[in-house]
Amino acid sequence: MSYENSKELYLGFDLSTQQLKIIVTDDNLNHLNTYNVEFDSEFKKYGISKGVLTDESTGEILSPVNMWLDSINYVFDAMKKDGFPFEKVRGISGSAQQHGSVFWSNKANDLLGELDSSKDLSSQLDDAFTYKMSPNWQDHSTGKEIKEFEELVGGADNLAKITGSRAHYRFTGLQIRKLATRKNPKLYKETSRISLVSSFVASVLLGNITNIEEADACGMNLYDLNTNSHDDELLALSAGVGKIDKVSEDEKIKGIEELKSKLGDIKPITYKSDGLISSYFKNKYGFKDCKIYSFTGDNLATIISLPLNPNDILVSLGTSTTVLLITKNYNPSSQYHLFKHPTLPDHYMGMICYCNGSLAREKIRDAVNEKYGIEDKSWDKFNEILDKAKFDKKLGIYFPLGEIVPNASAQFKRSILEGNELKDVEQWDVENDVGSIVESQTLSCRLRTGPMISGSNKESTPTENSQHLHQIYDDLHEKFGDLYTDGKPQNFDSLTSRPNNIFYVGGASNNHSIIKKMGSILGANNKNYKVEIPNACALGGAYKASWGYFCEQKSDFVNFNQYLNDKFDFNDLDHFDVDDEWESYFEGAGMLAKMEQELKHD
Ligand code: ADP
Ligand code: XUL
Repeated sequence: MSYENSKELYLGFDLSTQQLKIIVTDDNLNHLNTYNVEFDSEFKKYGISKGVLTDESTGEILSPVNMWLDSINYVFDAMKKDGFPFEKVRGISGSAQQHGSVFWSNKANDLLGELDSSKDLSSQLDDAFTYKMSPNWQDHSTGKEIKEFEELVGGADNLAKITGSRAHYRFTGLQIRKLATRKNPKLYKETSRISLVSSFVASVLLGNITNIEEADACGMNLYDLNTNSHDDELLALSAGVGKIDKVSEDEKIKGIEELKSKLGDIKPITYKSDGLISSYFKNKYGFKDCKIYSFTGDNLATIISLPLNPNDILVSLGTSTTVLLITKNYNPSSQYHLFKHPTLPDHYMGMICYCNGSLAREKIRDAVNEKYGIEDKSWDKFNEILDKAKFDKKLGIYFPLGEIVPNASAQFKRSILEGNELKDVEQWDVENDVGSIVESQTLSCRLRTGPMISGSNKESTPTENSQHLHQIYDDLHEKFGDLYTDGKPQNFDSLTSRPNNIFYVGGASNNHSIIKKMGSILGANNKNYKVEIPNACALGGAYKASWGYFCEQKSDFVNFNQYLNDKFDFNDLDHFDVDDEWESYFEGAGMLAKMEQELKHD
């Protein structure tokens, strides 16, 4: 790879569970190169498997912090060997797995500032951490803390109202409480600063501990998205000085202040850099005046790899299904997550995670292939049936695994709508399952994205259509009564708001029959795109760095999407046409809402 023609370069990091990837872009957002290291193949000495250390008996899952330091040296060393022109790099940003935390000692800042460029990072930073491990997002050891956090505020929905999410094992506030109260209170006391993985990487590059970035801070169950500050009662609980800890008022106040100082201020969404790369990296690799822009979480960085606008949705059809969307509405629910958007002030990113995605569809495909004597794993028959499927008042729910949203145990449920009555069906021809699984998975997404995009969608819902929609809504109400999703009432706006653009990514987005059906049900007002962005979160990071640098040169805030659009031709993306069946699936949405209420729980 030759970088001769590029004057300015940007780096985008992606520190994920199993690898560190660094991609290189130029000032026109062209992706020039990718470097990476896989932890399992290079860092066996840490005893990891799939990047982590797992204790099945406690549900604890940890990542070694020194391994991450080694990975930074490893990838930069490989780039140096490759003749990479570090001096051309103007800015670095990136992403990291969300929720993980790094515990710094009081020696950390001195050690970070005095690094000797003839040595590697981990051997010099050993005393910089009070804890050599970082709780990983897959950790399941904080069941006790989940209850405590939700009870403090009167339930999961109330916690979501404050912090954008209900309590989850992996969220940082719970992990801190576990450490401070039952795992190692002494270690917690001795900790001088706590970073998220994203701010940890930025800190290492800067040579001093930098603040946590606001969008990623929303993954801690500590930050109040309404007031843009930490919630004192949640901080107290996290620090082990909450009501249930039965401490004096003085101890509580002291404990809150202590944790506030460990976390540092939260850095609001900005284009401004945190400073220049440290002399360690200048001397060792040849960086010059390279600016470090705040890092963010990997899902947050993914949405900025495309110029997504409010009401645009990104549907990731991997092993599981993840739906990311941009909204100006703060309409929290215990069943999904809301984070601040990392580059668009006053916008949010919504995130819905489903467990049953591709694997559930594969089960139906296999049953179809078995019936037709097809021996391979071909999707052809499945697709042929799906292409003909229309809504016919039959719907199934297919959860071979317990589901996150709706929260339900593993089960299958098939129903038929006869008149106004829903009737359960034990079994039907497997052909019915084909349309039905794609329909119900998509309708679940439609029911849950609706409240997030409602209201802000007014401009795009044609007014002449509104009477007609009111009629449909009234008919639906007559048939099913009040509809609830995850305990919250649906209303006219939430049921009739359409997304603007939809972007499909991930393995199953290669199946045109599936995404065409999904598109026809979700009913985008504008376009449906199929995109390949294998390095999405690293790319998002590199774009964030080049946008930050551009704004700093102009000393002005340039809208992030405007910046991307100026450089990036949207028409280059593959879009596809769909039959608009949005209206004919109102009844299906009603059916699914009712069926979900009857699902079994553990
Ligand atoms: P991961 O989430 O592990 O990164 P991918 O994004 O690669 O995974 O998606 C893998 C899933 O994509 C598989 O479970 C598979 O069922 C599904 N998939 C891949 N190609 C197709 C296809 N042509 N039709 C339907 N599903 C597909
Ligand atoms: C999001 C989450 C995961 C990690 C993966 O809440 O926990 O997506 O960010 O790296």
